Amino acid sequence: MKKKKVFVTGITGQDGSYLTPILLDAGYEVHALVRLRGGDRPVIIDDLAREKKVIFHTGSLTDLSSLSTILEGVRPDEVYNLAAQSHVVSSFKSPVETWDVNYYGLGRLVNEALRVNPDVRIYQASTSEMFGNSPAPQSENTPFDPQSPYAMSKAMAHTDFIMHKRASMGAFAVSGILFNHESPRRGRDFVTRKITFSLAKIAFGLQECLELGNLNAVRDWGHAEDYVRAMFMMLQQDTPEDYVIASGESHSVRDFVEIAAQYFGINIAWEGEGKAEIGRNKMTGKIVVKVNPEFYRPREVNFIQGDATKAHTKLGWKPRYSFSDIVTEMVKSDQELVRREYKL
Ligand code: NAP
Ligand code: F7E
Repeated sequence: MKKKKVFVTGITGQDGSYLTPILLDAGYEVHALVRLRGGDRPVIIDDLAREKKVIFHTGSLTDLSSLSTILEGVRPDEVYNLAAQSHVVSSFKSPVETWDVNYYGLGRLVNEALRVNPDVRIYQASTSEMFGNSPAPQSENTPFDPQSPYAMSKAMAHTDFIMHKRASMGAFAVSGILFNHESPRRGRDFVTRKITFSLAKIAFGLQECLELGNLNAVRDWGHAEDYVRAMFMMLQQDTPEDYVIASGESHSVRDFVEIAAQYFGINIAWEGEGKAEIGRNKMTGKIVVKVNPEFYRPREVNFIQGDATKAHTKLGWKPRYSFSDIVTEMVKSDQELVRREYKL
C-alpha cells in the first residue's frame, strides 16, 4: 500500500522533534519545511536527516513561491503547522515579522495545501496565550483575550484560517490549543529551560546567579512528548474539531525555581519585594536569584490553567508526565549538558 504523505513545518523546533518519530512509526512518508538559515536543531533531527528518514524541503512560511512549489511536488495527505515566531517577548519587538510567519504564513500554507489536495487534513499549533487573562480554567469555550502580538497573530490565524475554512469550505482543519509544554529540548530563552540550564551552571560554579522577570506568573506546564501525541490523535478523528491540551495543574515561576533548585541541594529563602526581590541559598547565604525588570513584559498573562476535559473524553488523551517528572527530567538533562559542554 502507498504510504500516506505528511508535511511538517517547524520540525527543527521542540515539538517537531517529538512529533516526527510518532509519524515515522505510524508509517508516514515525512516531508519537512526547513529554512536555509535555521537555529540550532535538536540532535534527533540531525540524526533523521543523516539516516534520510525525512525528506527536507528548503523554504519559509513567509515565501509563497517556495511553499507553492514544494506543496505541488509533495501533495500531502496531512499537514502539521508547528512553525512560528514562538517567543512572546520577541513578538513585542518584532510584531510585523511575527504576523508574517504566524498569521500570513498559516494563510499561505492552508491555501496552498487545500489547492493541491482539497481533502488534506491540517493541524494548526494554536496556544493558550490566545486566552490571555480570561478567567481560568480555560476551555474551548473561553473567550480570547490576547495580550501580545504573538497571541494576537495566533488568535486571528486560528479564527481566519482554521475555523473559517472549516465552516465555509468543510475543510478538515483543526487547532490544538496547547498550554505551555516543556522538555529538555525547550529553547533556552523560555523560562523553564532558562531556569534549569542556569541552575546547572550555578551548581558547577560557572554562573553567579539567575536573573528573572515576573516570578509570580503562573503557567499550566506539561511535557512536549504528551502534547504532540494529542496533535496526532486530533488528525485521526472522524470530524475536525479544536481541543484544549493542558495538564490542569498550575505553578508559578517561583515554584519552578524552588523545585529545580532543590534538585541541586539548594533551598531558597526569598527576601524583598517586586523589583528588589532576591532568592538566597539558605545554607550559604549567597544570592542565587535576582529580579531583573529587563525581563518584565509590556503586558503579562498572569494566570493560566487549562481544562482539557474534551480531550480526555473525546480523544481519550491523558498526560503521562507529572509536573515533578518534567522538572526532574529537565534538570538532570541540563546537568549532563553542562558537564559535556564545559568538559567537567
Ligand atoms: P519552537 O521550538 O520555537 O520552534 C519553532 C519552529 O518554527 C522552528 O523549527 C523554526 O525553524 C520554525 N520557523 C520559524 N519561522 C519560520 C519560517 N518563517 N518558516 C518556516 N519555519 C519557521 O516552537 P515549539 O515550542 O516547538 O512550538 C511549536 C508550535 O507550537 C509553535 O507554533 C508555537 O507557537 C506553538 N505553541 C507552543 C507551545 C509551547 O509551550 N511550546 C504552546 C502552544 C503553542 P528554525 O529552526 O529555522 O528557527
Ligand atoms: O514565559 C515569566 C514570563 O517565555 C513564561 C511559548 O512557547 O508558551 C510559551 O510562552 C512566564 C511568563 O513562556 C522570565 O513573564 C519570568 O509569564 O517560558 P515563557 P510563555 O510566554 O508562556 C505559550 C503557551 C506559547 O504558545 C509560546 O509560544 O515566565 N518569566 N522571568 C520569564 N520568561 C522568560 N522567557 N524569561 C525570563 O527571564
